[in-house]
Amino acid sequence: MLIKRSPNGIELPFSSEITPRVVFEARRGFIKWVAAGSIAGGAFFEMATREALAQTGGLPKLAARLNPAYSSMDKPSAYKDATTYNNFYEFGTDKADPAQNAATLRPRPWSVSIEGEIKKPMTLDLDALMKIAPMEERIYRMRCVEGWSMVIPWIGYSLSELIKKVEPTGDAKYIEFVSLADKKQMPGVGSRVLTWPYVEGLRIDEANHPLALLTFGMYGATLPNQNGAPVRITLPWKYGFKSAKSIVKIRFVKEQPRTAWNLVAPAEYGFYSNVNPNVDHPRWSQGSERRIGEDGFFARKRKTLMFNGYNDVASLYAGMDLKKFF
Ligand SMILES: Nc1nc2c(c(=O)[nH]1)N[C@H]1C(S)=C(S)[C@@H](COP(=O)(O)O)O[C@H]1N2
Ligand SMILES: [Mo]
Repeated sequence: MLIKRSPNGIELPFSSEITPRVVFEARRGFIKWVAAGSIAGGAFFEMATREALAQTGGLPKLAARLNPAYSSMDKPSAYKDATTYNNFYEFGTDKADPAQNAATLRPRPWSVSIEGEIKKPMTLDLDALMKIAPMEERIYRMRCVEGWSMVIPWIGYSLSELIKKVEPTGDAKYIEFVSLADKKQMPGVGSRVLTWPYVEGLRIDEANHPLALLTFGMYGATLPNQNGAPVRITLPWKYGFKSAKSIVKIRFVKEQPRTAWNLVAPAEYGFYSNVNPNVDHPRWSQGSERRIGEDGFFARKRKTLMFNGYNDVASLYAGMDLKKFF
């Protein structure tokens, strides 16, 4: 078999030698391998994403080692879908708006201010922020509160690495993510759909869960503007709106923050917003979802899983009534 090096250094077979059937069989076989922690599992995941890798165009490549333990076996969404069907209200409310309007965002130079209840407040420029921990690739299922889902190979490192570095005080109970709100770069800022800046938040133990990924890239390259360049958070067990894009500030706070969607419709968007098929949105069911890319006439809906299938996080909510704390 011909072997070629992938952008992140994992050896790959050429795609011309992989028939869909082989890929399918390999996928089933690999579940065992990955469960056993085999690094070969990484090569397989790479196989599944390399077609998309070829499409990232002009964006700089971003090297990362795949973390199979935190990667979904589902087929990654097409790069085209992940970059043209977006929610990023700073660039408009239509799914096609961010791809069309986000070219005005300047993701460099960029810096992130880290402040609040920490012993070491700091402002880090993007390069310094990117060096805090080794980059990992993780294939996460993402579930939007609106009822659709995608599977995206993200690149970043666990937010816990940054949290460790700034040394939270005992008063740091919550963490707040603040997105850029610059009218000059973002035509949607000023519209009355949301209050600006877009703010999201987590309880500190949720923020420290290794699945919470401080994200700088996807599909082997840096983030496209419409996906939240140059840095966003990715929280695969929560509805998509919790994953704030284009972050400029991370604040450690004592009280539970008021977040963007919770402010406009508190009865519909709770602070926790864990993916939960047993708690419907007041206006629609959350029991199933449409996987983008599978939307043909005969495509069946998929069942939505508790915590979007990331049961690892369940212990964070032990003893909590998740209907009350939705
Ligand atoms: N700043 C900001 N972050 C945001 C949003 C937004 O409008 N503004 N939309 C959220 C929603 S509703 C979703 S589903 C995801 C979409 O991320 P993606 O476009 O990378 O798939 O981003 C989230 N992060
Ligand atoms: Mo969403």
